Amino acid sequence: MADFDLVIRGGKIATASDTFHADIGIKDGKIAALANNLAKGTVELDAKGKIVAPGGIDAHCHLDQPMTDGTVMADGFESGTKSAAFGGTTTIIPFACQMRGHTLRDAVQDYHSRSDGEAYIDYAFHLIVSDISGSVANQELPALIDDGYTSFKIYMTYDDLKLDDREILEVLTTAREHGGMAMIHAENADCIEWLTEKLLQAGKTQPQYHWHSRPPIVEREATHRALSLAELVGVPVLIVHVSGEEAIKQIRDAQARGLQVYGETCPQYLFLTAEDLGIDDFHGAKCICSPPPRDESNQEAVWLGLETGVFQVFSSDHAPFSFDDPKGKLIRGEETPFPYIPNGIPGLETRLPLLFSEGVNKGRITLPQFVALTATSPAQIYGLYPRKGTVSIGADADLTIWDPNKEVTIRNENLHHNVDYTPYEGMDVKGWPTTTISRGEIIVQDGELLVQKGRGAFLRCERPKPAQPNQHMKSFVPGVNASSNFAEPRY
Ligand code: DUC
Ligand code: ZN
Ligand code: ZN
Repeated sequence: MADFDLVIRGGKIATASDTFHADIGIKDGKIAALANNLAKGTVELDAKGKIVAPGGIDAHCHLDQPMTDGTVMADGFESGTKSAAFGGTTTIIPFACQMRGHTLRDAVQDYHSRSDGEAYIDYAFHLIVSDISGSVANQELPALIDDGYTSFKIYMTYDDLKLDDREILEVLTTAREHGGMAMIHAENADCIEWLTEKLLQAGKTQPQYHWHSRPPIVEREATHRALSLAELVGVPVLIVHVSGEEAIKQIRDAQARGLQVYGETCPQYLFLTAEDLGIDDFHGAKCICSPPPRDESNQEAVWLGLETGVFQVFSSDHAPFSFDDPKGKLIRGEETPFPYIPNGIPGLETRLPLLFSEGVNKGRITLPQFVALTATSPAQIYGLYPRKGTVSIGADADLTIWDPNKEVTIRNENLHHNVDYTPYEGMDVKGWPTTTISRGEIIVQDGELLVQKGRGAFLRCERPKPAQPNQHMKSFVPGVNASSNFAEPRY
């Protein structure tokens, strides 16, 4: 009998700290050995000339999320996780979104019923907290953190989701007291609403005016405010989908003062600009997301943030609305005014290849930085580490084998999501995942899907270690113990 179920031989293994050549022996879905000349496996994969990295963790994506405006997401868990797997991702964390007037438990139950039996890869849930009436902040949320739903998104904009500052303070206090990780969508709702009214009054309804309704100041102000609220409470927070220099400066400043502030960015802020919102007729709608893509100098600022450690997480923010679809970008027909065009672009499958090609292969970031941003740090920040996000003995054997020289022209017809476009159509990239392995099972190989839906498992998250405040994080909230958690190590 073979010693291992699967042996991956001769690849260059990449972790968040090292690269080295070794074989990987896998048994019962876990990494069981890392050494040269390992004994035989029942199945053998030759990875000479290839890179073996932890499977990607896409810690921010939206699948089958119920919407209040009549739009419908094109991807559920079946097509979304398939697409992710083809792009080298082995874990996703989408959002169980609380609808106003409902409990968080309702959202979690509903989301389980949407995902059960559908997924090809493993998944956890973030919560979206949109209504803190009743016992949501002081009873439901703590109980859900205990149950493995340890991270939650707070919106500062969108009428049906946003919390005001006072409500945000309540939720952040719960995060501090119960060890949850708060993620904040930082844009100033009143500024957006006011600018939108002015634009519509002036007849400026086309997709490109989406950018004008949300200029960088709107994001900068909200980022500053979110960080101030977190500082007041004394709690770590993560600012999601940061689009450029202005918000980056706020995050960098808070980090430099010793605050536990984390940052996430996404491919759209590296590879798209505001000009893409203005392309031929209505096609700019394909690139509408919030915050919007900026300009080339902001793209450079985002690259610098990735290189210098301002950002810990690189996610897709996959929000799948088809273009030629009355339940998607054309919800009000061919001339849908920009405020009604659903926000979001697809990106589960292209996230890793884009960053690998333009980041690693072009020498902007190292391979360990790539691994940290796309797998290890998200696993740490959201309480999945070390089960997920690294190559170490005892970890789940979630691995992606990369051909670093494979050249691909991105074409939507070759992707596996259900969206009818990709904003990266025609882009040439170098480096592509050729094999994706989830818990020791080869799920995608050379463009073939080898497994059935439903094998993906729900993951309960631990309390994230970074959610323990460090010694710089005092709380100004009366009654909140300012020193109880200070002994915990920082990442
Ligand atoms: N912005 C969000 O906040 N969520 C989904 C997509 C988007 O563009
Ligand atoms: Zn958001
Ligand atoms: Zn999002």
